[in-house]
Amino acid sequence: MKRRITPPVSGLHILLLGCMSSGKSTILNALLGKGDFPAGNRATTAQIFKIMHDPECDEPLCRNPSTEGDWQPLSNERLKEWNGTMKENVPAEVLLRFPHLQKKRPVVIYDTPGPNTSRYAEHRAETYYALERLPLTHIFLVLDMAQLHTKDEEALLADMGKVMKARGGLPLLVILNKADVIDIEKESVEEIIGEIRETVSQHVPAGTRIDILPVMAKGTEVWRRMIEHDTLTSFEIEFAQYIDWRLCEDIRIHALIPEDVRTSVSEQMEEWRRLQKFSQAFRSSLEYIAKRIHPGAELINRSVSRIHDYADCRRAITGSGIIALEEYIDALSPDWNRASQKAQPVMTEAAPRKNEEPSAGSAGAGTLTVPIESPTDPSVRNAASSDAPAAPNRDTALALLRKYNKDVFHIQHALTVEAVMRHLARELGYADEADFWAAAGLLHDIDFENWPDRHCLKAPELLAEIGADERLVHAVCSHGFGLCCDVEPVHEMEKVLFAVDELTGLIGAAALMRPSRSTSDMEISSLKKKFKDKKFAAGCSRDVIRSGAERLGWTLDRLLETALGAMKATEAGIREELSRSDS
Ligand SMILES: Nc1nc2c(ncn2[C@@H]2O[C@H](COP(=O)(O)OP(=O)(O)OP(=O)(O)O)[C@@H](O)[C@H]2O)c(=O)[nH]1
Ligand SMILES: [Mg+2]
Repeated sequence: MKRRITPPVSGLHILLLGCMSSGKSTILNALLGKGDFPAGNRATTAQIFKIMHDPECDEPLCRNPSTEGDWQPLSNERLKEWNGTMKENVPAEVLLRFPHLQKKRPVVIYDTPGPNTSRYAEHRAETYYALERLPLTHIFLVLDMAQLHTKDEEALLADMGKVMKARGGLPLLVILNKADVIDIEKESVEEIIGEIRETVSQHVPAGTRIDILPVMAKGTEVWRRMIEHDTLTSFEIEFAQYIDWRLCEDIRIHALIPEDVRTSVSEQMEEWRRLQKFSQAFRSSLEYIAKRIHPGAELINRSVSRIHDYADCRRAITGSGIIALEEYIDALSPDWNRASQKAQPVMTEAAPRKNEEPSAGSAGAGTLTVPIESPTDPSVRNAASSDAPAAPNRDTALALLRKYNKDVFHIQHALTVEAVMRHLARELGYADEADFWAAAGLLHDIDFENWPDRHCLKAPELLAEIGADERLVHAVCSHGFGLCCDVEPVHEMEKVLFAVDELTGLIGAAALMRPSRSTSDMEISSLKKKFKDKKFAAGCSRDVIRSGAERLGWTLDRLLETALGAMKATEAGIREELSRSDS
């Protein structure tokens, strides 16, 4: 299936973190109402899965970038087949719509392997990569109610706490999964939540908001599939038979969740309880009538039974904590400020890679690096201006450009945008960042020649080859905002890049029409005429150029003059470099 698909980039980025078999993948199945994500009672998820919720998505798809695969229909078999075969730190991608999330915005959830099994050191490395490197707005820590306070859980909490500190804090939701194992005649939900809160707060940075929500993920998955008449195994049918309504009450009352979520869940519980009671009473009367008076009542009775079963499932789903989880996600706001703060290296040992053994009893440690910055973080500008971002060595950057670009036109365009960006950095008061601005210009189209359908989406992977600073990655991606990705230009450099990319093409084309084949004698009036002439260089979008000027808060005239000036000033240097590389 070949088609242009732009997965969501901004919005919430949630990491599902938890020990092996705590139920991370089952939670996704519960949210989806289908069993598409491989789950099982042993180390199951073996790689990072990036699940992109797109409210507009009407056909669930999946893709394995490690094999350059196209998008394919989502299925449990396909994910099982890919699980563990992907390249290190290259997640398989799933694009879908979680049908019960109400808010119309993208949400990315990363499913990770349980990092605590000594048999699979690579699982741990994947999870630690996700924890330390991915752009996250929230962590959802999944704990297994059937196995609380284990050594593995303790080690994972300690490492998670270190990373949270290094990232400057991240909001945390603790999901207590498998709540169905609680025997409320012997245990108190309130006490369990209190203990967990105390344990977790010992590890996370002071002041971290800790929400705690018990859920029954497996039950919800099965009840939702029952409603859809999906085929269930005998185990699943049996599993879904029993639910303790008092437990559901206790979960709702004692969960540490926002009050409006609790109120909404209470109202829904009450509605389903009423329908359940009503249908039960109605069914009993019909049974009586059918037996004593009119056998035809049997038929109506069957329909009423269906309503009763439906109400039963819906009440159970609501009581299971998953509705609260969905409303909780809907109520979250991306907190990029915190998510994007620079991490400090706190874990000195390198994360063990494939075939390496982790040390016993520890969830392991990874090399902590700076997390990728947010698409919408307003602090980017401050961060960039107070602390000049690292530009890659130019030879290295050029070698990367040439590795993936053979077309002379593409090389020339890259060199032009590079030179213009360097020139404008100085002109606009960012002289200390000139190399960084230039690198963004040089590498902005790195993926276009080979992956035109994945322009700006493939780029982060290619830039990772030279260890590009995450701000560079963000800048490169943001130049395709609204065209091929939704990383928004926020820093002034990114807005300049967005504006001049298309415009340098137009100016270059106009220069070629001149006897001198140069910008050196081009008047601004001539450029304005070319800009207005829609037939001239029709491939250069005037709308994009106009929107670039708007983003910068410049008039169109100012943008045209600035870009033309920059091209005049840099043209000779670019010619010289091109002739050097030709010879
Ligand atoms: N009793 C009970 N079992 C559950 C629940 N949720 C999940 N399970 C079971 O727990 C086991 C592990 O579930 P997974 O979803 O594979 O767990 P995971 O955290 O993704 O595990 P890894 O991928 O190996 O890290 C499966 O057998 C599930 O059926 C629940 O709410 N209650
Ligand atoms: Mg899993």
